[in-house]
Amino acid sequence: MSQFPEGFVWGAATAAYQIEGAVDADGRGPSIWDTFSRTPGAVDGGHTGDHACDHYHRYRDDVALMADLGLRAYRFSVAWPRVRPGGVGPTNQRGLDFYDRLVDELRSHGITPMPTLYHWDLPQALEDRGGWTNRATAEAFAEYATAVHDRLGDRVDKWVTLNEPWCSAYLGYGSGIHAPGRTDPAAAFTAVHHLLLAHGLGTQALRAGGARNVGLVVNPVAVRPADPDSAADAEAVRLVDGLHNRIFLDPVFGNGYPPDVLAHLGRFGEPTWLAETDEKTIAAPIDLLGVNYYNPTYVAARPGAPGGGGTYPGTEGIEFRPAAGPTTAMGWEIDPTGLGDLLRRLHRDYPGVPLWVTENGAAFEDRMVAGRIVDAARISYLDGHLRAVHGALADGADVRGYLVWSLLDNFEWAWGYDKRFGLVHVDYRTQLRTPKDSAHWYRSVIARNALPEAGGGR
Ligand code: IFM
Repeated sequence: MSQFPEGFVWGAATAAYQIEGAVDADGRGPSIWDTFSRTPGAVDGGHTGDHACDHYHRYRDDVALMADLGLRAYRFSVAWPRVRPGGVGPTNQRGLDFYDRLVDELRSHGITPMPTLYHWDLPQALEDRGGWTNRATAEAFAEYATAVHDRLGDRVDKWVTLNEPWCSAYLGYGSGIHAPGRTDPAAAFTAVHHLLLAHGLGTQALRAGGARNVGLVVNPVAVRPADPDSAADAEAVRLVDGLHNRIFLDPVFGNGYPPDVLAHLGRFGEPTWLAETDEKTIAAPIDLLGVNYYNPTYVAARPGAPGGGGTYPGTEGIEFRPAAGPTTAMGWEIDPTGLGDLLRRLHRDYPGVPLWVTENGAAFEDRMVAGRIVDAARISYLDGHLRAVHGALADGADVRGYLVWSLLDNFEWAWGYDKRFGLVHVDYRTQLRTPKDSAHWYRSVIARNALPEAGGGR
């Protein structure tokens, strides 16, 4: 039996725009995802988050589901456009009322609330002024963080500033497959910096309000060479690792931007956005680092290869290898060793800060059999990745908790509703929730604080 340490925290995660719906309720303002999802061709099936899982109105039932699973922590995100409909300016207390009620409901069931302040739903009013390419957005974020902390800080102990700034910057401003849909590499790098600055300023603001546990959630990738013996492939790994991992982690951990990465992004224009004290601000001490992991990335040096486009600006000559082994419904390769390697690497290269797996999970084409959702593939995915976490713990990585992505099937951004990551199936027509086999499996893992002997069993 793979026993987890006493006090290991089991939970699940969601994000506001993916589950809440109620986009016009109680004074919420529009976000970049409202705009983007209404742009023809931007989201599969023309889906939007307008109704999603209607969690805004059904949160009590959803918290009861969490309690039934035995979750000890729930990571959700606060929608900035509910709290500050215009991005800056007066706080909309009616928007905060919702999170107030949610936090109370969670606590009354013994579930630790773990809010993330930014999970991609930037107020449209801020995007209209340049969004993350505008330094003022980072300052506005710190003010918004203070407003949320003022209201919830007496009951919330663990805070996350941003979720996956890599996605916000590169997918939002580089490749344009996420909101706001811009395709400008220089803008992507500027966005990286202002997101990091927002994290630093937000961390300072939360601490000034008395917050004790503040962290950042990243989606580091295990970058691997197609040919482990090739020096050229090793160079490709270094560049992609720099653009994906080190560009965020080095400054957050007080090492400043890596010189090779700064030199690379200098090809897209002088980093005029880097003011003298910014790196100090970004390095505001954190108490936890959240790791979202789904799959590894394999790269090879191949003259003439197109590279990663706006997702990895300036990587022409690098081939991003398609998945070689089994994949999830997203086409993402299933390889738990990537998670174990990452946790060990983070523990080694960025020591001293507890790690949390703040997202891990998979979309599959679940089958409904006589009212039961049979999702053996998800159980096997979770089981394999938890074994990888267990292995990393045994090797000394300081991992404190594991949160499944996701509690509910939900709006999977540019892929709409057809990709289902939930432990709980959602019928979007009726809003009926049905815990999948994986939910029952997860309940028993939590109850035993251990994985079953053979793996995959219920
Ligand atoms: O659904 C997303 C989530 O919002 C952020 N991390 C990855 C998940 C799956 O794509």
